[in-house]
This record gives sequence, C-alpha cells and structure tokens, in this order.
Amino acid sequence: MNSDDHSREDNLARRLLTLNGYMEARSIGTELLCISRTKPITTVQQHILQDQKRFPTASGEFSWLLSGITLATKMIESKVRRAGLSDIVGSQGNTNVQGEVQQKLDVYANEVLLHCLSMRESIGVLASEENEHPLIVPHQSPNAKYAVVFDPLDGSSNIDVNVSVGTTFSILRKPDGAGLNDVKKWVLQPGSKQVAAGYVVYGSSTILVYSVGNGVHGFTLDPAIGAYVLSHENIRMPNQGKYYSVNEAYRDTFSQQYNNYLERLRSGALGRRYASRYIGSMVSDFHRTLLKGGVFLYPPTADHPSGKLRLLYEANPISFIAEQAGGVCSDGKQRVLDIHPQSIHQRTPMIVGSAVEMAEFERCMQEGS
Ligand code: FBP
Repeated sequence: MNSDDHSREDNLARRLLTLNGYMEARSIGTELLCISRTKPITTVQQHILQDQKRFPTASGEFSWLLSGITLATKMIESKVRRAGLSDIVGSQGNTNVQGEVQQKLDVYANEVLLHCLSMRESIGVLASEENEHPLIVPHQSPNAKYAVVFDPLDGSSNIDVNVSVGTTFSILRKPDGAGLNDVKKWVLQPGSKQVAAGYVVYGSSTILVYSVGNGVHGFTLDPAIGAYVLSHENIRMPNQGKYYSVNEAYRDTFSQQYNNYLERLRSGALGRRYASRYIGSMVSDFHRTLLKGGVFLYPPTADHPSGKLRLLYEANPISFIAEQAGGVCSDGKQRVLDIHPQSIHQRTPMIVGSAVEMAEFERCMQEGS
C-alpha cells in the first residue's frame, strides 16, 4: 500500500467519523481539516481494557469474555430491529422450564449467546433462563474460571408489539475447590459474589449497561460503525425520582404493606406526586429507574407468591447495577445480593430504586411486620 492509498484511507476514515458526528470538518482554503469534537470515541472493549489496568495480573481474558456478550447482543439486536420483516416473531411452540411458551426470538437469542460464550476459554459454565440445567462449556478448558448466567430475552411478551425488550447477564467466578462438574456450585452463589453484571435494552436505541464493581457505565450501539460507544459514563441513580413502576392490575393480591407503600407514593407523602410507568419489560422499567430515579417493584402476588422475577439472571444483575449506581434493591425482607440461591430458576420479589423511595419502602415493611 503506497502513501497515496494511506492518505485516501485516512481521508475516508475522517469523512466517516465526520458523518457520524465524532469529528467536525472545517475547510481552510482547499484543505479539509477534521477536528475531534468533544471526547474521543471509547468503545466498550477499550473501556474494559482501561478498567482492567486496575488489576496488574489482568490478562485481557475478561474483555475477551465480555466481547462474547457484545457480539451476541449485536446479533440479537439486528434480529429485533428487523423482527417484523423476518420469520422471527411469534411462538416457537415449545414450553420452557418456566412453563412459558418460548418465542422464536427467545430461542434465537439463547442459541446465539450460548454459541458466542462457548467460544470463550475462560468460561466453564453457562446457565440460561431458557435451559433447565446449567451447561458445561464443551471446550472444558482447565483455564475456565467464570460462569455466565443470563436471560437471553427479557420481556418476551412485548416482542410482537414492538415494545423494548432486553438481555441480562451476571458473571461469577468459579468458587475455590469447585470442579468443572460441580455446575451448581458455580452458579448458586449469592449476588454479592458477582464480578460483573449488566443488561442490554433493545429500545429506541440499543444500550449496554454494565459494571465490573467500579461504577456503572452505558454504551450506545452505533449502527453506523457497529460498535458500543461510551454514552453514559459513571451513571448515578438520582436520590429521588418521580415515577413508580408496578403492575397495578395485581394490587388486590399484594399484601397490605405493599398497598400502604403505593398509597404513600401516590398521596404525595414523599413530598412530591408520583406518576406511574409500567412497560412490562423488567430491563426497560429498571433502565428508566436507573436514569430518572423512582422505584420499580414486582411484589409477591397470588400467581407468584414468591415473586415472578428470577433471582440469578434477573434480580441479581439488576441489583448489582442498582447498588453500584447508588440505588437500593430488596426482596422485602433483605438485600437481594445477600440471598443464597437454592435453585437455578428460583424466583424472588424485587423492589429496586432510589434511596428516598427505598427508605420509605423499608419503613412500610417494618410498620407492617
Ligand atoms: P421474561 O420475559 O424473561 O420471562 O421476564 C419476565 C417479565 O417479562 C419481566 O421482564 C417483566 O417485568 C415481567 O415479566 C412482567 O410481568 P407481568 O406481565 O406479570 O407484569
């Protein structure tokens, strides 16, 4: 490649970056000058590598692990975006371990995540909402030291009606002394043992939110360059919000304590009137709560006396993110991250939100106890 080719390529890259708003073009005389706009582009991979510098022994395998999630979620995103145009909407016909009819996108998302994560040597065990039992990754590498637990497509009931859905993930380190076959030991760990967690929302834009225990960061997928680019650095949940989010259709099956709490929110007892928002996709309802504050809750109901949401791959990753962003997450009795899981698909009540709303929740629980 000669120098002309280099400058042609250089120019092309600059035009692309200018077109996508990462650089500003100014022409001085005949010369086209491209000036970097606000801040450099930081992709999620770069961000992880920079973060890993905190660990002198870091080998880059963690960013390689997470690239399995970013690759899989980009593939899922492309299917979600074109859902109405391809034969990917509607039910697959099978019923999963939850007793739910699997949607075609559930199955696709699950297969893509299992495939991409199985390519990562550092992962030994995978557990998914769509699989009854955890899976030992076929490569069975002696270097495997992580388990990844995930919900491939959260909010499936919203797929066909074009409402935002998501993917959640939780990463755990292999417990000392656990063999590759002790899969339950790998995944049945309290949420406080997570080394990283996050979710992707496939909404008006696609955003990946993750934490490795050093703050919470959001990366928006730029379809023009096919990369997750840092868009929300160091997210902090506001101390108080103006929305509460719960499926009020089940109110008559909530306990008196929960109804007292909702009455407090509605009555202005917390010094402001709250509006109600409920999408019915946990990741989307939580993402709004993370950015705007307030509270999202799925209490025990008549149909789900121990809550509907699953501890390992719904409540735990959300709680990890919430706490890292200054929020609070409870099951009504204790911090969700302190719960010792007994089974892969166990459910839990989940109440997550800003400090003010959660302090009021604790008060209501104590009053009624
Ligand atoms: P899945 O779609 O992964 O099974 O998740 C459960 C879920 O859809 C959550 O995303 C959501 O918060 C909740 O169920 C909605 O339940 P309901 O329709 O009972 O309000």
